[in-house]
Amino acid sequence: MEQTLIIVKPDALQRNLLGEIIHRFERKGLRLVGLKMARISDLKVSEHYAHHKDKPFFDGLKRFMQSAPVVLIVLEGLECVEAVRFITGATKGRSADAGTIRGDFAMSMQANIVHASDSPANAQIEIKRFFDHEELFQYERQDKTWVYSEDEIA
Ligand code: 3AN
Repeated sequence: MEQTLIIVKPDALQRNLLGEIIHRFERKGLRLVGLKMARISDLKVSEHYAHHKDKPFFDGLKRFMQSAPVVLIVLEGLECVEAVRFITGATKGRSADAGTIRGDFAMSMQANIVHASDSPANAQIEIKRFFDHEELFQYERQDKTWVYSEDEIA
């Protein structure tokens, strides 16, 4: 099944929102397959935000992402990249839809609580960037047949 990478950003940890964020993903029916706390290295944060390297906010964004530890999460589920982006909400917190993580907890463009992969291809690249193979766990979930229909998980 499809996987996606979440980074719970320094502002979320400072604001004690980690449990709330994980709770939302768990309740949706997504499977946690990887979870760890880390300080992101300069190299990895530069790679991760390479698409913004020429933007005026790039250095500030890097400093922000390295200002405290982050929590890295890999989630799995049917079309989970899109499902998670719906839960995460728009980049700019103050105009993200109410009910989304950013809509409920963020006012900022930069301090917007979570990162979520934006496509299945990028998710694979990002997961490999932050997780070793043995840090990802495959296991049966008892609730699978209640979260999906038979044909969806065939
Ligand atoms: P998303 O995280 O919603 O996929 P991207 O990829 O455009 O959005 O931006 C990546 C991250 O860069 C954002 N989560 C945010 O922290 C930061 N960012 C994007 N645009 C700005 C901006 N104009 N000013 C400051 N930070 C920004």
